[in-house]
Amino acid sequence: MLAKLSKEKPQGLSHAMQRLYDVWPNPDDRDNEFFTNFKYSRITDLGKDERVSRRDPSKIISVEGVYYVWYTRRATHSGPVGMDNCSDNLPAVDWDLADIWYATSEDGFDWQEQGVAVARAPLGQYGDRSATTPDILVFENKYYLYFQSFTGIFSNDKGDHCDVSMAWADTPKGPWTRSKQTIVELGAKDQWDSGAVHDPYPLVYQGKIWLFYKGQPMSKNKDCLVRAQGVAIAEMPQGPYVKPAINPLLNSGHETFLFPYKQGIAALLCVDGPEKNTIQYAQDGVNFNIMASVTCPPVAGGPFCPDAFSDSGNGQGVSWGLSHISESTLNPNDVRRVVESNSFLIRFDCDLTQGKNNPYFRNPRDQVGRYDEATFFQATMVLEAHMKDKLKR
Ligand code: AAL
Repeated sequence: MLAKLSKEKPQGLSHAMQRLYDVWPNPDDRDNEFFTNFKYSRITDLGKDERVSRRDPSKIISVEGVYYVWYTRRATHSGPVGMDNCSDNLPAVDWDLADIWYATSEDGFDWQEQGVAVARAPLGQYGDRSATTPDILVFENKYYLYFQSFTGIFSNDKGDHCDVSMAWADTPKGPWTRSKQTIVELGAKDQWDSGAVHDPYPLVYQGKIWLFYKGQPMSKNKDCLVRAQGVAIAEMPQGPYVKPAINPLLNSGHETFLFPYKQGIAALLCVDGPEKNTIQYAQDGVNFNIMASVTCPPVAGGPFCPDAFSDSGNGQGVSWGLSHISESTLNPNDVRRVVESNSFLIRFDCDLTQGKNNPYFRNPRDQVGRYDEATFFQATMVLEAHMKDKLKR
């Protein structure tokens, strides 16, 4: 094999070398427009707080020079106690008994929490348990929040079941009017999204509202794909939303963030599935391919995406946003699961913008494989004493 790759794909290459021609946009991360490092900063007002959990930030929008973000906020006296032990005031999970709040900033680092945007409904009404995981759409000068609406106490039978709801307002400060019913229906019994429609994420694309979401089958249906992302498309913010037959569009990811890029849509996948920690691109918004593999991507990222709703046909990309850190411990009753106990928001910076190719975010060696002590010994990565005993000879 020659030291330098020829422009034309030679014959007789191994599978790995063929992939450099067939799969990856550029063999060198530094010259791959989809590759980026992520750099993180702590932010004011929305950061680590033992009494308050904040998670799942929306995309960020700028209105008259002010940035706005919406997020799930829980301020209960106790932390999550699990689905068996929860009550009217004891949360089952980190996002239980939560409301949607919002914050503003002039510079994206210094944030001021402003107060509640959409509160969970009064006890006994639709959406009385929790209002979570919001995302924003600006459409014809009105503001629309899509979010998860939970009715009634959590239980193991119901699991993480909720509706996708919507609220609308004339200004980003509200007041918000809530819809009284679900906006995107669960899939039929045998469908990939029969058990959950989570993480609603609207973009305007090809003249319509594309509401991306994470679906999962009913938990008893073990044969199905575990978690995937699809889209539901509508002409108007309130729907009706139609799910294209080609769904799901992504086979991995959790709280995936997406953005218009060139004529297509790009997505950052994290946490779940074989294609986690990748950046993918679909020139037609539907058929995604892996473009880059990344390290330590933002979890539940909400990017500042100035052209999320402009449908320009030439998306410019994103360079910063907010994401969350969920403090997690292993679930003692189920080794495959973690318990998220409290979360907080941080800022990420990156270079996923067209044409910039900022070398500060492009050196793969400053992150890949260079984890520090705190990372290796974080709560869910330490070998626990009972396992150590089992493994000792
Ligand atoms: C998050 C999201 C959804 C889930 C829960 C709150 O990771 O995927 O919002 O329901 O956790």
